Amino acid sequence: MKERFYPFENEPLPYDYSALEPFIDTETMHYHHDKHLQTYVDNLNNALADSDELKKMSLEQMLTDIESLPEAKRAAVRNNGGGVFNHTFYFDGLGKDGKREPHGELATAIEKAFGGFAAFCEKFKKAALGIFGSGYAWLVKSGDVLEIATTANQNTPHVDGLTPILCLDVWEHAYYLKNKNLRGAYIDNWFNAVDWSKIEKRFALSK
Ligand code: MN3
Repeated sequence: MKERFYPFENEPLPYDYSALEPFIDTETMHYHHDKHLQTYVDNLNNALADSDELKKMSLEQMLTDIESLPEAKRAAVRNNGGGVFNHTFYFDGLGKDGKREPHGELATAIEKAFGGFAAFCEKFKKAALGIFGSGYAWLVKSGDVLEIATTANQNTPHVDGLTPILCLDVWEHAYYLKNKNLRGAYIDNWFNAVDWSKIEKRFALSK
């Protein structure tokens, strides 16, 4: 993703709100993007408004070097900066007519790390179901190796030196309107909304 700096904007979705139907519903996409993400954007901008130092840092720089930031700003960056990064990364990885399986080098790396795409999906779903409360499941690169990771709340993998490749938002606001309490049903639907051509591009850029 391109580098982003203060003041942050809630950029439009890269597809229509209804594009991911029937897997992710239009109403959820409106609330998720226009209300939830907007709040993170606004709160992040408010938190950085009085800090010339942080205004010069990109979003990913702040998230990676969070322990070096002024202590009074760390929680706001972790929660709201994380909220901005995680949501845009989540939305940008989805698409209407995308590839529904990885190909090429990413497919090879997934085969090597997990024993194939089906095995990856099974492990990823298990990890996402196992998150207690709100958080994210991630496909990340650790050095040259692909791994599955999870984070709580709006934490990001950057602080652990991991490079994010794909994320799944399992906060209830991501699925409650359509799936109610059934996180597993949401995850199954979400797999049908991932655009693997976009994920392949991220993987290629991560080298
Ligand atoms: Mn969310």
